Amino acid sequence: IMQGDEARAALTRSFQDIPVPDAVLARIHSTFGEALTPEQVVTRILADVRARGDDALRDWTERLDGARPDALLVSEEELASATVEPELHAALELAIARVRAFYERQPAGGFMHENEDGTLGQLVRPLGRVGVYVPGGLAPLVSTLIHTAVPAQVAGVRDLTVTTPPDRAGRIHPAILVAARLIGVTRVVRAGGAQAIGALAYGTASVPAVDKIAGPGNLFVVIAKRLVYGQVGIESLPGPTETLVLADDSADARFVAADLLAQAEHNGAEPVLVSTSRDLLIEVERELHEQLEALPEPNRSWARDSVDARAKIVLAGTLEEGLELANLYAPEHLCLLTRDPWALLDGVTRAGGVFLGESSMEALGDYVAGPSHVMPTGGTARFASPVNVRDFQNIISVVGVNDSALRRVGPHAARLARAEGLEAHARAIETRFRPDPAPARPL
Ligand code: HSO
Ligand code: ZN
Repeated sequence: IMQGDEARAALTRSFQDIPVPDAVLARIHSTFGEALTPEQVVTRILADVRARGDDALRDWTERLDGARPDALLVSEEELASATVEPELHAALELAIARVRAFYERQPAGGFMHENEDGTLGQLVRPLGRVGVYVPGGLAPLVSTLIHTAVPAQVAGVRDLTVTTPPDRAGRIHPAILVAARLIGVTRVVRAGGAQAIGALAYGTASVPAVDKIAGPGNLFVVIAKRLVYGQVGIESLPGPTETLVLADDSADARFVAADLLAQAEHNGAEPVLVSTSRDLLIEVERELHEQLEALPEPNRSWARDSVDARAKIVLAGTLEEGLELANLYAPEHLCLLTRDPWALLDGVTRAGGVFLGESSMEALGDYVAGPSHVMPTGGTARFASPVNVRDFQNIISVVGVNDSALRRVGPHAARLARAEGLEAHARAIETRFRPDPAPARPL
């Protein structure tokens, strides 16, 4: 149990210093026969996909995911014929509808300001082509497809490419195909990892280059997104998940433990508990281990790994101090399990999402609450936001100044231009308000 300065230090993060798990380094070594850094691996993969397109995409998928899909794109028939059991189908539909309804409420229009000076404004346009990365690996995250593609669609994007790693037989999970069909996704690519990001960024014969890539991924995906930024837009860099539960003595230890475990079962997750009650901390620790033992495999091993390697438990003097620590940590998820969670909301300044009270558990937000579960991780909530409609639009500034406004503000602009030593700028402005030149002599 940490407190005060020790807790402050433990909750201060640097995105650059996220440790690379030994297992990842070992896998790199066995795959490449040398000790490369993840950056070196990703740089190689991206360069190869850029140079060799589909062939490289197939080769890397075979080498890293153990499948060699002949058809990189899921065919129309495969997409049309995918099925899941009726209850799951209904749940997918409900999730899609609730996420859509939430984003339809997001104010996302432009504005035009007209006055005696003319018109100034912002046009808002949907992006042309968007790529959505859906993680596979331990679990096929169909909800992530919904929570990324639906806001893009609400923004008006028509061309959506989904990339997701296939299983060893080269198949994509049917729930992902059904969700893609229900949403109206145009293309599903059987590829994951850095190679998928490369394909989206540079384009291949099968995969058209996109304008922006969204969606969370593992370490390699996050590094790849950083490296291709500029070639394409990147919505943000969501990586391994984390949850900070802030609880007082009114919280139910069973719920606190359950929420921490729910996040812990994600690969690389960091569960953090901050409480003003030492009794609660002790009780949660007991509950956590009890509930952990009751989990089936492989979930128990996944969750235990996160708890053992990264869980943090902090005793705060007051809820204010707890909130200060939470803002410092800038968690992806901030869960408030206190007597009056709404009273704390004003003090929340850095988080991906805030979840208030016992009925608003983060796991509900992962699926059907409404806001996208793709939220800034790794402390990037200091400057980044959850996936939202704005991520899929660009803004075009509109300048329509009239003559009388030009006469008033133009001289100031010319003065600024000369202060910058830019004479041609000043003249471009001033030629417009010199007295009219003598009328041309008639022929
Ligand atoms: N909690 C994860 C998202 C997720 N959970 C998808 C279940 N499926 C990161 O926010
Ligand atoms: Zn989750």
